[in-house]
Amino acid sequence: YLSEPHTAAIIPCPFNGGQGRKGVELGPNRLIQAGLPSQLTSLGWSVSYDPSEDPREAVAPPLPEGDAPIGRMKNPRLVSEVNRKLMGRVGDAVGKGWLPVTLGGDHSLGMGTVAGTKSVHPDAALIWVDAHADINTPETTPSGNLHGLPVSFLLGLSGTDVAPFNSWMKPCLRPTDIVYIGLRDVDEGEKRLLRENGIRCFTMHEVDKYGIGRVMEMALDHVMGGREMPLHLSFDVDALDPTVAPSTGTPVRGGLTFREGHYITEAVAETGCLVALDIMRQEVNPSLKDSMSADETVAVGCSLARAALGETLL
Ligand code: Z70
Ligand code: MN
Ligand code: MN
Ligand code: MN
Repeated sequence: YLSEPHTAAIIPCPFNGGQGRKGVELGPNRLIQAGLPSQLTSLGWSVSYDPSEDPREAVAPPLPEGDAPIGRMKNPRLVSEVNRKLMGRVGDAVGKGWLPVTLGGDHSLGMGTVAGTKSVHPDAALIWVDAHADINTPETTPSGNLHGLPVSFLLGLSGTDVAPFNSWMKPCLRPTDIVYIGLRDVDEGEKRLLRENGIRCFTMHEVDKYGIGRVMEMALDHVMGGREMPLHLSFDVDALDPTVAPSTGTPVRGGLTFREGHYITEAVAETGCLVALDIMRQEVNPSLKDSMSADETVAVGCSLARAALGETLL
């Protein structure tokens, strides 16, 4: 699916409008400062990244009206507009045979990235690595934070056909296209939606039970059936244990180890089918006290991206 020479298009998305905490918008720039573009070049990729472009423009579109909540949804117009643009950017890159590497930012951005991939590859499979299911609907969301909703919009679940999203966002994901890995903090409403839609989930319980090797085998079998099929990996860094990625906002204990996280990205690279990658929500608290945590988390984000793009241990 990728054109020769293989080109990775880095899309920094310093966005925090899908949730209430500040800091998550600082992640992308930190990954770039840490040298991600040149690291990917060293792996043999041709890298498309324009350092002179200000990524903040893409995530702060002018909004004609204010951005009052719609129902429970907070910042709906902002989140919608940013994702509409991101869908275009990701779709353009995938359409050229490039591999978009979207650096978040909060995970509401998954709406735009997956919709972009699906606009080119309607049959694409999706692996969503996360402590959370991000499948609340506008009706079930306990918080109104749109980073908890992207999957329900992609699936077109009941309640998601709402303005301003329905002007551009069409359901593009079938329940059999997606598999989750790493879940451990799922709301009651989300558990019902996962059950009703028959969505395959490998929670931390299954990671413990089968080991990450078996889990990846089963996950890939489920969404790709062993066949050649375009694959989108959306990796929320909070899937990792807080001891590994301490800087991700609200830490949820009992997550993936460093190796389990990297095994996922390595196994994805081995399929040769990856067409789009998201590395989301490393949160950077600018205070000096937390700078070590932020550095560690950013380094893990970089090494996950490298592993997904084919870095091997030997
Ligand atoms: C909760 C909600 C959430 C983080 C996603 C939490 C969502 N399910 N939290 N990512 N860190 O508000 O929808
Ligand atoms: Mn090739
Ligand atoms: Mn998430
Ligand atoms: Mn999460």
